[in-house]
Amino acid sequence: MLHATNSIDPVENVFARDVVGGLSADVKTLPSRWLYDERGSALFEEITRQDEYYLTRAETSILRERRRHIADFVESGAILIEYGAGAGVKTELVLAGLRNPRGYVPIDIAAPFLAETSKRIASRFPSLWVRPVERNFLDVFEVPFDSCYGGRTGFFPGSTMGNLDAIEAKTLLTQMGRHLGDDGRAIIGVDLQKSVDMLLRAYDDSADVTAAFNLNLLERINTELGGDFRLEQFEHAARWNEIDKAVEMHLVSLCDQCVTICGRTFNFRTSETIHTESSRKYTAESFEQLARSGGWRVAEAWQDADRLFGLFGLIR
Ligand code: AVI
Repeated sequence: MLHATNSIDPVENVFARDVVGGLSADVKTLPSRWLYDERGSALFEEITRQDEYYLTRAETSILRERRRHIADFVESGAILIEYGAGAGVKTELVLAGLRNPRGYVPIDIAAPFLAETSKRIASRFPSLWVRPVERNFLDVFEVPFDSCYGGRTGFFPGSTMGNLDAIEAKTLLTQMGRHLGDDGRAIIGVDLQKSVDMLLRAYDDSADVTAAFNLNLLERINTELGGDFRLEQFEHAARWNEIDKAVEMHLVSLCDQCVTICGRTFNFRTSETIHTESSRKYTAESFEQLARSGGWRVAEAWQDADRLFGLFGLIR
């Protein structure tokens, strides 16, 4: 979408507001949700197919191997509520393993994904009551259950929990508790702590797909906000933050330069970075602590054979 630079008001336009605010701070940062325009989403799908990005393969293997345990945990006749449904590939695996699932409520901000996923799931599971909800799962909203009765289970796979800061994660867990009720259950996938070398390779693959994904954010600012970032003057970097136990993505300025966006000028020193994403990595203990902060307890913990990824079954 092309706009005349002057027509974009950072007060009205949320993307512009986040960009101007984030680049005006002493430590420059941009919220990771803006990585996912159409090209960003396609690049993320490509990342999940890279050899170094073990997360998707490991989580999928748990869903396959632990199919029975997951079905026992969810119980018969459940309604599955998926937070940030996306393409819903893992959902099909879970639904196929459940006993007599009654409903599916995918929640996603991306309308095209939501419509396509709902249609595909409804045609594969014709008796399922499917009600898509087009919302950012971090907003406060209600979930429809009008004509569908059954135990409710939240599903939040893919380690997206790791992209949330502590306050966002707690807010989401609390909202899930409200949606799912006192008898509700939740299945959440998170990446586990491991060698820093392996983690950094997952976020800086040899085919440079992650680099393209990160740099695409600057391209998006140029296209949508009339920015004049010169992409060749920035470089992708993945860094380990030992305090937060997180892999961080940064865009590193390769020279002293200034960039204009929405009529404002931002100065960059050589080596100064824009922090674009944190991917937090957990242990069973640190995840349990997080779950408790949002009113949940860990009842089940499943891992892949190489213990790379964790899928946790939560109860209230
Ligand atoms: C979506 N999310 C869980 C991915 C992750 O691993 O944090 C996003 C990603 N960023 C770089 N590679 C993948």
